[in-house]
Amino acid sequence: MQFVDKAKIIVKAGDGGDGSASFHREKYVMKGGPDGGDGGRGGNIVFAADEGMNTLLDFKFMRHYRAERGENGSAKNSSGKNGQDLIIKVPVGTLVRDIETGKIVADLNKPGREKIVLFGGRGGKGNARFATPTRKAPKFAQPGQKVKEHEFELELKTIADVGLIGLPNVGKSTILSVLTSARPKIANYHFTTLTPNLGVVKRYEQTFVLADIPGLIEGASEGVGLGHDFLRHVERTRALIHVLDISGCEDRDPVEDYYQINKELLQYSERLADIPQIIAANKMDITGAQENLERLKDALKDENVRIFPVSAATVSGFEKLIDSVIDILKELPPVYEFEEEELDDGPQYEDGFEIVMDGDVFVITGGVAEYLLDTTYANDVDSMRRFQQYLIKEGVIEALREKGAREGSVIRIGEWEFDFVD
Ligand SMILES: Nc1nc2c(ncn2[C@@H]2O[C@H](COP(=O)(O)OP(=O)(O)OP(=O)(O)O)[C@@H](O)[C@H]2O)c(=O)[nH]1
Ligand SMILES: [Mg+2]
Repeated sequence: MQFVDKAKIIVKAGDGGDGSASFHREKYVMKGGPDGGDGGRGGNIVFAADEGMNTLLDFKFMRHYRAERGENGSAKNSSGKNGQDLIIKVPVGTLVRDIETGKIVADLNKPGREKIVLFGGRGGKGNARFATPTRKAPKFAQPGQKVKEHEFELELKTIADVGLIGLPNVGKSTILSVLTSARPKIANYHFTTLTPNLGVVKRYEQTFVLADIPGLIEGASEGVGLGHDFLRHVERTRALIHVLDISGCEDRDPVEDYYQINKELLQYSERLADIPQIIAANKMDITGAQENLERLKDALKDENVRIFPVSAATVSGFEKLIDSVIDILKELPPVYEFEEEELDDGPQYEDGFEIVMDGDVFVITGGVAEYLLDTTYANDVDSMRRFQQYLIKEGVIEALREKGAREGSVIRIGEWEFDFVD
């Protein structure tokens, strides 16, 4: 199956249902009172972490997600049904980012975790609610709240305690296969591993999750090779096992390799560079390894990093390495969680308005205009009266006059046009 760890989708919660403007009708009752019910609330958008998924591939094919709209209210004071929530299942470890604001709105970091990310619009009130002693028969009802569409970026960042990092072909996947029941592909060429592999390491009562990612090369943090794309899968880890080919069998110098990889980590992010490391000096079974090991120890003697000589081929040296990892994990905070922020698209409208000219037409924009568009019924007299009063109260009429609007000038709000009456 194809592995996809990034996707963009378009998402919208349900709009609220409209309130109803209805009047009670019954035989022999001359004039019934208002009995229009409220509209239902729109459905929410919910993200859920699903253990059964491990790729965002589905989101490449289906990009649009909409929750159900609230039902309109109707006569006899009956309220419309609320829209159903839409639950979007994603692999555990998926981060949801709102593209417009850059906010991380959800980190689905635990199996079964659910998070409401977008709330459905509120339902409009029916005309029964607008009845007052002086206004016994309101003919208007409130429209449901319209909610905004969002573009989200989904990014899968694997959940693991420890990551294996290093150049291609140094033996990362072999080490994973030796320490866990995972069976990753192993071969003597670069970039054998193309997607992250996970395994669980068990030692006595302790366990931790180990991740193997594709090899990093010089320039990985700038997108060279495969490395950069996969560094996100070790971003959450609590510790890194830095694997070196200590035999230098590919005509490389393990000391240089060590610094090279750390440079790539730092260029990717400071946090990644700050994750505690342990060195697995692998391929100790090959001649020349011992000599290089001494050189490495000497070169790194002032650095606070422990070096464990191992051989994945002969499966030796790993007990000490694992014990050390477990010791380190005890001291460390749990797997990194990203901080979530709320999106506030609520029913608020910004204050103020603006008048711009489109030829001879006076166009009103801004929060005042948006509020009116959402809450006015053009074919209802009472609603239109409120609309006019609101324009006066907010100073829109005055501002139009100052801008030069005269009797008969054309005014536009959204898609409506009407004549200015002075
Ligand atoms: N002699 C010897 N060979 C090893 C050892 N560990 C791994 N190898 C060999 O090194 C080659 C690469 O091993 P992999 O585990 O695929 O290396 P990798 O780091 O995962 O490589 P990429 O996925 O390409 O980044 C394979 O041929 C392994 O059999 C070891 O300890 N000694
Ligand atoms: Mg590999």
